[in-house]
Amino acid sequence: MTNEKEPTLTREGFRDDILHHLKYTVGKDRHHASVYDWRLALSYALRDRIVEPWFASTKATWDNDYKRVYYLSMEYLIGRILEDAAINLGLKGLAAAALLDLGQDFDVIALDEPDAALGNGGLGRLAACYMESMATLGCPGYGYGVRYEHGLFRQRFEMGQQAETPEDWLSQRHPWEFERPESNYTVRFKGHMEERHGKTVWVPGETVIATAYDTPIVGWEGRWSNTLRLWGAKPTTLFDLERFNRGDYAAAAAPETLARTITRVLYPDDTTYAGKELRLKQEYFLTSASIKDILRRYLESHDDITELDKHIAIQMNDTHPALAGPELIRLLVDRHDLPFEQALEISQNVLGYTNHTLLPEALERWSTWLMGSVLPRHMQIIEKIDAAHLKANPARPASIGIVRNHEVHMGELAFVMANRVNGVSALHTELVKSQLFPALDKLHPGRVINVTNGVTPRRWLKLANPGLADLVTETIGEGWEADLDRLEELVPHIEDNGFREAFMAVKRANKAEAAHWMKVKCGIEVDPDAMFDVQVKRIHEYKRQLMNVFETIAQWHEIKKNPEGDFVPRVKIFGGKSAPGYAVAKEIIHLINDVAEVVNNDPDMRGRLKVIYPPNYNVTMAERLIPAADLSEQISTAGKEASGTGNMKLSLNGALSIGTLDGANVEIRERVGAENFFLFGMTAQEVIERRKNVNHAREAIEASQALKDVLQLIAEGRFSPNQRDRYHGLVHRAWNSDYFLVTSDFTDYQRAQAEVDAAFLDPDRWARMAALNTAKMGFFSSDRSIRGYMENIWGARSAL
Ligand code: F58
Repeated sequence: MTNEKEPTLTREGFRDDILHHLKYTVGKDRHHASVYDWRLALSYALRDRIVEPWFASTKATWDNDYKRVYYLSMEYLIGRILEDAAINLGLKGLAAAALLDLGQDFDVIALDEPDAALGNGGLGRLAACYMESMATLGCPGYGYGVRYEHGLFRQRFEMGQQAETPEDWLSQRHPWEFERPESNYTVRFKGHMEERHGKTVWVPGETVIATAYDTPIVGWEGRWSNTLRLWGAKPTTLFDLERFNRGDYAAAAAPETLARTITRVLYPDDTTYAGKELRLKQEYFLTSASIKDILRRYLESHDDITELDKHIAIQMNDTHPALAGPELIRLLVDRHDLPFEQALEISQNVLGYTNHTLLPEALERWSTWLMGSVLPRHMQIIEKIDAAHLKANPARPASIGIVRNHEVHMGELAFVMANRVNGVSALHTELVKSQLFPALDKLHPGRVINVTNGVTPRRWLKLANPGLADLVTETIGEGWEADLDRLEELVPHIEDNGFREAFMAVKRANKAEAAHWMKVKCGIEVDPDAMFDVQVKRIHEYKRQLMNVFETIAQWHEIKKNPEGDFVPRVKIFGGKSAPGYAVAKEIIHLINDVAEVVNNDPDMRGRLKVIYPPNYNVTMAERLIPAADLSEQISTAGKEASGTGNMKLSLNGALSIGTLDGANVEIRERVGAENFFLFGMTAQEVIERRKNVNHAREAIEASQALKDVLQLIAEGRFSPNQRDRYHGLVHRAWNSDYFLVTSDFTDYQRAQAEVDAAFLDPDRWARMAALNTAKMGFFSSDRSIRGYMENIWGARSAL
């Protein structure tokens, strides 16, 4: 077997590559090698194959002076790398065959890899999809991030409650990265400002060295490869011997302590902005090292710093790297002697800002005191930016200043510093304009634009669902992986019985596999012919897992009241983590597990209802569950979910959605057609109206016997028999506050769920709807999103 790209690479040749690395890189004899050793050897052999396109891409960018795009993100939720790289290189088959010759199984080896979990949820996963799409499209670029020692925590359930343990992906060798100790920058914190010879000088109080670790990101068919550069931290002084000798041991170790803490752990809070000093330091650490690296690279091949904006674009993934503006100005002014106004203009020309949330509690603000003490020079610059903006826009209302009420508002800072601000779905972008930044939008019409999110079809179809990917290829031919609009060509085939049967056979096989996995993982038997009803995402009140549990309880109650009745068998599958300090979300997790315990052990259910909640949802688990889903729960309170990307992955894999008019659901529904989407609930506008009625919850509950019963059952302790008052607080809040309007949308949700049941009872209808979902998802490829960024924000061109 030969690889198309490299006719010289044979099965035997690749086998030798693996053996070579096993012996000389891993240092193991093949007869004593563990799965881990084989995985390393295989990874190095694959990595070798990325190096050629990587070098070629880098060289082409230098030679042609292509515009470079820099993506700055505090999070990259990558997942496993090995299989993805093998698929993009077109080497998966060859690798599997070579391993077979060595008595090894590719799948077993791929499964050994830990997830790279340097992100919380959607925002971090989006960054990973975008890196892959930039490489696929040949967009010359770099991702910059932080090399956290511990990624997102591991979740366990103890007596139904979430417990967190540290994640330690770097405790093993990480074969995909290249350490670059020669690429390092000193990052400063604290200290004070001095005037020296008419110049403002920042005398730092603390310093740390940022040192680069590069991971090549290879695109589809290995045609282009970019770099993901993650910064690790090292102490500036290895060891302060003088202080140590004086007996001042703590002070002697201070630089090391700072270095260790800065990249120690990913902040696991995806809900509220916490205002912690360490977080600000992490954000500046990423930003400062990246901007310095960007300028260094630019000046290696250009003399004129004022031409910077013609050659680069920098994208800020939310406000977390929003210090990029002040940092770039600082370097242009303090190091390159540009006047402030010119530095400001150049910086604005290169920066773009993506907003991912409207939730007020998630918007970053830093007290001027903290900003001034951690970054005194930046605080001065931020004030100058604010003043310059006011001067240029004298009509600007005081309410939108960057610095106000003794706080720096990072959203406003990012908006003012960017030439383009984008929302992540059509609805979200409208709300960014009308609710989040109305005054700034008025001052800068046209600055806010929309780029609807997307997902990479290589990982989320080809890798996660090989059965469906093969069926697609058999039906419409090759090439859809990098041209997802071609899925539309499936539409005429949906009329064909044979195609529908094949489509549902793939789904059935995926469900059987997932059922087996659930048995092993959770010890619970589920019927692959039941409807797999899936809600996988971070646990948050606005995402309304609570409404799903209420509906589960209502269904259980129905079956109890009518044990001989006809019910469509369902497996309710939940997955997701809560921020460790988010008590209400943790209570929801507890309730799901408590309900699961009762439902799964109730003989009256006779398999008609099961609740499964496997712990530690991550990218790898998503790859398993999404292809097995029949129903996709996208049930957030309208106006709260910026976009969602799980919704796209599930539809792409042939799940039907039950959802509100929120985020990208709106666009998914437009594409699959209203008749193929189970819509329910209030619109964003109705949500605002509804809240004006202070009795909304009480009235909604009084109007629904089913909901009243659900709350009564929970309040009685039916799901917490050994602590009957466990959920009194939860029930009380449902009756009295219910900010996210679970109760107001509940009845309509039940109505939509009944429609889901009716559709599922007609397998042929369901098959058509499911296949149509796949066929209509072309738009949601992250390739389309990245093309949008390239054309409308970055002004970048493909090098391919
Ligand atoms: C998510 N945001 C949005 N934030 O909630 C989701 O609708 C959207 O599809 C996705 O971004 C991609 O645009 C999100 O995941 C975080 O996790 C932040 C982490 C850091 C602290 C604040 C939240």
